Amino acid sequence: MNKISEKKVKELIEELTKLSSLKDSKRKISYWYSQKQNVVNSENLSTDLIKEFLDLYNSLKKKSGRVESVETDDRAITNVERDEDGLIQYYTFEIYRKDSPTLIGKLDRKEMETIYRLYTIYGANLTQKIVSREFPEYTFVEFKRILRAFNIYKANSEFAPHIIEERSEEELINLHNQNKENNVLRRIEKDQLVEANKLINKLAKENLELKKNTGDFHFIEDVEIKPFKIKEKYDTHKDLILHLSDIHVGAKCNSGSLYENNWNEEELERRLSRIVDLIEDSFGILDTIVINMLGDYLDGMDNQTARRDHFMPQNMDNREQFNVFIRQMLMFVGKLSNYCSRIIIYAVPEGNHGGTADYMAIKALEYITTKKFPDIKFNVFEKYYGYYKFNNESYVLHHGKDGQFMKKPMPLNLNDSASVMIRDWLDTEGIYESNVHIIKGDLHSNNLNSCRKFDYRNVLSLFGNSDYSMMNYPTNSYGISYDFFINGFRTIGTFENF
Ligand SMILES: [Mn+2]
Repeated sequence: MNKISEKKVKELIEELTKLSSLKDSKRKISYWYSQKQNVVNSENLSTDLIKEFLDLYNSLKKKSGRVESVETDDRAITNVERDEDGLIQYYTFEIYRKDSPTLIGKLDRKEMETIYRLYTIYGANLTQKIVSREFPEYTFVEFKRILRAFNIYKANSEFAPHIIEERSEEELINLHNQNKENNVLRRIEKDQLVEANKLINKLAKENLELKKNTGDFHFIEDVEIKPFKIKEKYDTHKDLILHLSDIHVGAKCNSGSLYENNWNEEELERRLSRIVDLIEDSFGILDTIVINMLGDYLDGMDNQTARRDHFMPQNMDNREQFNVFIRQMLMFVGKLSNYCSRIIIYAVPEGNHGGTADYMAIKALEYITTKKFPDIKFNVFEKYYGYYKFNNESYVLHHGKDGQFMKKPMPLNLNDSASVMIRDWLDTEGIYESNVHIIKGDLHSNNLNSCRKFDYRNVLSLFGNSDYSMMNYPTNSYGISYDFFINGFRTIGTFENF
């Protein structure tokens, strides 16, 4: 334990008070510095007494050293400690910092020489950062403050103050020439460091770019898929069109609903896998599988439909809906690929629930699927209706209600206004053939109306009943509707309750 008697401190205070009216000699400050350490470290003194001593000490110090004002809030006191012959031994500093303890320390002659020799233009002209590596006991920020406290700038001469004090002009010139060789070596070292840093930065950037491309989609790699056989031609003369509609990822039926429907990722995976099994059992190996994606892929952002005019129960947040949809669709497509020679996907841009989120999810799925399986043809329609031909039949896909403008959904049974709307569009597009199949989702129901020009089919929802559909429309089970072709002849059906 450090002890300095109260009496001794009072004597010191008296002496300091006298000194403050005199011009202090620089030699004495080191004595006062060690006394100050004793006072501050002693554990038996009153705080008032310590404070009185410190105030006097600091005012003495200001006189003997110099107080420098810098651009920041920091204040610093620097001083030199001399030996009996008056030669500088140490450079001491106290740097007051706003939010951290005072930085106190000293540099010996060698250290100060190093700083001047390496940092200044006339010296090696290295950066503060590189010079600071010679002083590992200080952080870079601390080192910068020390330079500032001693007013050491690039434009200073390369010699520390004690060298200038102690050497003649001629000696200094000789010294300068000797230093030069060393400086050249330092500079080479520095250039190597800069090159290494450049390389590190370049590699780090590349690393980041690569991570960006894989990071969020790492689960794609997790999807186990047998080698895609799409190049093989089975030639079975059998094709299948699946109408995959209203998946509503994230939808939840309230407890106490009319019919129970527990909808989550596990159940989605189970149903999609069962569809693959049923296809194998029913049709075996196929030439082509077409998947019509009919909208409401996601249940909707922020517990709302696309029009955002009412809330509904959900069990997944926005990101979860997206991730589950992508993950499960990749799994589904991967499994199907084992039972056919060719896969073509047609997708409407959105449903009235998913809205723009549907669009983004299906575009993401298109991008990832075609990256992973370059042989799959994936077409996302940009407009409400999408049209294509397959096996001499014409298909028109739409969800049944858009995300923004339609006041009422397209009906369950074809009425005059829906018929006019469809005929107008077919005429405008120049689709004059008969055998046009208008396929829609939205109502989670399976039914078929026909007229001479086209038939109008509502297809099942994979999700099945929502609270809304079970209370407003004839109740159908969850499932998937399909068109099956054998030797080009078409028959239609559904898989339900699997
Ligand atoms: Mn819908």
